[in-house]
Amino acid sequence: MVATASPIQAPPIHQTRLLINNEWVDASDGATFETLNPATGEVIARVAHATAQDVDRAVKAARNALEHGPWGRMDAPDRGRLLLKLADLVEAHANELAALESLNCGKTIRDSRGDVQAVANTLRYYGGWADKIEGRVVPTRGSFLSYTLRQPVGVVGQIIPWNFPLLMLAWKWGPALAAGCTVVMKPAEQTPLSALRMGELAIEVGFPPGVINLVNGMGETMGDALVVHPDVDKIAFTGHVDTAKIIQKRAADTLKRVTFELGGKSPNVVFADADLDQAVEGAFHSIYFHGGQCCTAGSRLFVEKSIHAEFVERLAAKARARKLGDPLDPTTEQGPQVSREQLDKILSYIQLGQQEGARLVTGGRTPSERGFYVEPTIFDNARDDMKLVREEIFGPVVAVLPFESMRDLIPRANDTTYGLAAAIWTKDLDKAHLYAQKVKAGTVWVNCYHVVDTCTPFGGFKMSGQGRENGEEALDHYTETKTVTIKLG
Ligand code: TXE
Repeated sequence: MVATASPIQAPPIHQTRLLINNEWVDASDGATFETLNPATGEVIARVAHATAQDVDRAVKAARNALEHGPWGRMDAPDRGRLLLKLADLVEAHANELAALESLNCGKTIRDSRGDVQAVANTLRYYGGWADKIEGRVVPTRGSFLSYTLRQPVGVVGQIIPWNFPLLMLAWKWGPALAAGCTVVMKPAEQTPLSALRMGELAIEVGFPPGVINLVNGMGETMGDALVVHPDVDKIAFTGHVDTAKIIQKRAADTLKRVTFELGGKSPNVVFADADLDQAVEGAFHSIYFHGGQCCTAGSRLFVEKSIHAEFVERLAAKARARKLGDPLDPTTEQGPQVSREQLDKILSYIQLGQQEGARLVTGGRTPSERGFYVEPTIFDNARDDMKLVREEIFGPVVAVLPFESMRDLIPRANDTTYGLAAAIWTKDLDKAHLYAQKVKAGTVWVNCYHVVDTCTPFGGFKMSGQGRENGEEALDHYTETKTVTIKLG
């Protein structure tokens, strides 16, 4: 059922232009595009669509800030202070930012509030790192003193998706700015509004001109202009695997550094010895959090045969009771999918799952003509070779796969081109440790799910990515190591 009450006011839209050199400007050709409210399909605002010329201006501003502006000369603790101040300002504007996020990307207001807090935590964490990015003194042969410096990689192009618009911005700004880089960011075309508001807050706390630039627009045109730009040193991208392949090829001519955070088809494994109340709750959360629009979604649910039937029934009962509705209504449990395109993609996978012979236990429909909603959906008796099980759906659709033992489970869990996350529910330490060691994934959860902290590295094995975000590891991707050797005596 789609609720219509909306007790939280939609926030005012402050900004719809491009941020270049701390100035808000229209696109050079005046072009704009629509950004929608996924709960209604209605237009919220028209946003400036950057041209390749605008991207070039943004890159020049970023280069100038790095080489000639106050940013390049700023002491590291002062860089850190700006990030800390921005974290404080984000908290001061938490309600407004959360409402804006829910309005534009459809996540429930409760989830958006969680994201805003995670944004502040991330900025604060990297603010603390700014003056702790240290080199080493290296004991070399001969009469030399050798030491390393870690210097900013340079001008960074950052391309982010629509599922966590604010949080992905923070994951990318935090380490880049702590390391002393300058940034040209392209928010997703579906969800530019919260990033633009963050641009205003960044100016307010005193980031100098050119350090943070925001260019909106479509990926294939202006995103590509950023990727091929000869004066961009690195691209950090979160999005689809196929887009990453294009970016890797397009970045090859300039041999840019690239880091990728991509999709997943994460195995979530429940053993019969688990605390079943917790495991049902966890499996539910793993797939339906943010309507399944989460790269770590537990979309392949392996359940030990002896508890399989009962487990599916309990999960289905919860799914049937889930309250879909307006994301700005605090009682809503699941908002709309982000766009018509995503809705259609999910519905086509639901149709495919039935054609492939999996059993549709519950869900599968879109409950409202208005907005981009999909019911929480469960397929049982899926097989490892079905497309339903192999391809990322990025919606509230889980495939349940019964298993017999750890021996048959591990190769099946790893039978995927992805490797972002994995989880296991058990009280048996042996099973938990064995699985954690054998499963090919960048993050493994034991008796929990979606626990992501800014302090711990995050990223994918195999086709789920390259490099790591968060933690100290992210800083490696925003610095170049320089060796200095001095002849002594
Ligand atoms: O992704 P894209 P889309 C997956 C998920 C989803 C699917 C499609 O399966 O259903 O991707 O989503 C920019 N050069 N994920 O189409 O296209 C684009 O403008 C440069 C998983 O939105 O990869 C946007 O800013 N940039 C993922 C960003 O890339 C380009 C989160 C992501 O868009 C470009 C989102 C190009 N040629 C989707 N083409 C995750 N890992 O969480 C597009 N872009």
